Amino acid sequence: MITVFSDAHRLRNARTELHAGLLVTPHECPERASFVLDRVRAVGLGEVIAPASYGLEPVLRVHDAGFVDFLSTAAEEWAATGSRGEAIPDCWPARRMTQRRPTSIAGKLGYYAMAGETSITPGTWQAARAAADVALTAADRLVRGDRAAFGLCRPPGHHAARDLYGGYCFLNNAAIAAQYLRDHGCQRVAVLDVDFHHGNGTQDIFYERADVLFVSLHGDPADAFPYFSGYADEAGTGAGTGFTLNLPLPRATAFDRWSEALASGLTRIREFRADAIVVSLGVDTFAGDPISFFRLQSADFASYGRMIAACGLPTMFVLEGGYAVAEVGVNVVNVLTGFEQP
Ligand code: SP5
Ligand code: ZN
Repeated sequence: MITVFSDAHRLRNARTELHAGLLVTPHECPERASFVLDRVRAVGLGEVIAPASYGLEPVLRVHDAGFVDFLSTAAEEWAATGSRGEAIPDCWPARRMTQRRPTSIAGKLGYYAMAGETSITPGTWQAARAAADVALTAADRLVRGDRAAFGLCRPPGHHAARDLYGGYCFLNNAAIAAQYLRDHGCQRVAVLDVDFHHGNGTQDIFYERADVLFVSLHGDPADAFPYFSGYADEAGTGAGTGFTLNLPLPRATAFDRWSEALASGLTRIREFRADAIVVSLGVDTFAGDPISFFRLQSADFASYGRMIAACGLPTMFVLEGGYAVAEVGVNVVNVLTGFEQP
């Protein structure tokens, strides 16, 4: 399968992540993409191509215009206030507070952030746009008849909601791609989110819709980020009722139990009669991941790639999380080679 990759991911190179009460070097770092690209080349997965430019129109099909405007100017506005560090929110519209959008940049950060660990930096917006173009270029390969494509997206996207950033995410690459597939001939699209964390952003974007099925396997939100989304009883609303399937799993879940949950998610995707699958491919389910608590081994990633392939549907993969940096390339590419050799 082809891989879509842009060097512009390097423009997302924050110095700080709020972690364990400290500002540390971010887990979501440029080396992640380098290791994945190196492995794609080492195994000869297929051609590596640069993304085309799609502009903001397909982004605005899933994101709020005020939010997109905020992301595009936040780093500059922050610098203009004389702040010496990276842009981090410190006040949120919590229970019983107003939901009005403030005018100051410090207020807007809290208004649009779903989490506080993720700094906004100069270059973040350009990298996020390039990642969306990577996902859109991969989607276009399916539109043109390819069976599979890999969008090597960075920064990741699945925590970004219609008007929220955070969890290392700014624009929701998987949701932008799924909407693009809907707008270019697919009647029903399934988003399968195998990242360790719940894809709250993707869920939010499609929660009221019956044309995009969202299926997610993740750490139980009672015990894992993003804490406030991903319970099993979140199943969609209105016309979307029954078109969100959350499969939360406990600490120390290994491949036996994880793969059973995947099998039930894939059964739902078959029953939905999806025309295409967008896989939010995070490999932070790996036993060695520093911020997560599942126990998948590297060989398990190839096994579940084969399980996804058995659906027999056009499938695109977009990179999400995975922070065991030295192993991230092997684990991601194991899914892709498993998919290609059922
Ligand atoms: C795309 C993606 O994978 N985003 C993940 C964002 C996670 N951000 C905060 C995680 C907080 C984890 N605390 C872990 C404590 C480990 N001892
Ligand atoms: Zn994750």
